[in-house]
Amino acid sequence: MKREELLQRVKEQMNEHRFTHTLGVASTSVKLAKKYGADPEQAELAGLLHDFCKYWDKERMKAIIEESDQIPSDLLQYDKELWHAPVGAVVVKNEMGVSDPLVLNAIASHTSGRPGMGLLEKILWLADYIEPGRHFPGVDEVREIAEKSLDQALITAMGNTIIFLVKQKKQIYPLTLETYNDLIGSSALIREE
Ligand code: DGI
Ligand code: FE
Ligand code: FE
Repeated sequence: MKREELLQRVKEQMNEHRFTHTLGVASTSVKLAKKYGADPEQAELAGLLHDFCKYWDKERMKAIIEESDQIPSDLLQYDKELWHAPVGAVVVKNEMGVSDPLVLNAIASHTSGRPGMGLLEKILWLADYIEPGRHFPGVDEVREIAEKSLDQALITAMGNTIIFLVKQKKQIYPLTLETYNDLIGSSALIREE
């Protein structure tokens, strides 16, 4: 698919604000990829497609989760905000012809994360949090940390997200917590070396 057609398809799925966010995530992913040694093209593609299903109807997403053997069905018991990430990976594979597993994994885990995230997954997760259109308490601190350490920036950003959810008395998806624990664990090991 040509770049122009891809952008058009993405744009059709969302409002102007979300499309601007999407472009911000793509360019931030490219920057982080260059800095931390990932493939900028994969990073851009993941950024452009990560929120493809963000505004899809709940029932449409539910049907895809129920059909898929890739998506854990426990997701249906948690906030529907979490659904668009793994659903998006299935949809861009089937409808946009994306076959690169690294790109698909990054899209699938861009909301909850997952333990053992690879470089591209970490880059997309962080780019989604720090792209220039994001304005919330703590984001500038994470932008600064991201200049020095991808893992430390992720730990701070995920910690902020968990605190934000707790303050709102929202349920926390176990995978979100497992991801946070995994990052803390692996960075503690690095510190002790
Ligand atoms: O799609 P975006 O708004 O760009 O960002 P996102 O995909 O990272 O997050 C979408 C929403 O999901 C955001 O409001 C935070 C929320 N979220 C992330 N992890 C969890 C969660 N919501 C619940 N209830 N539980 C989680 O573990
Ligand atoms: Fe998202
Ligand atoms: Fe996003």
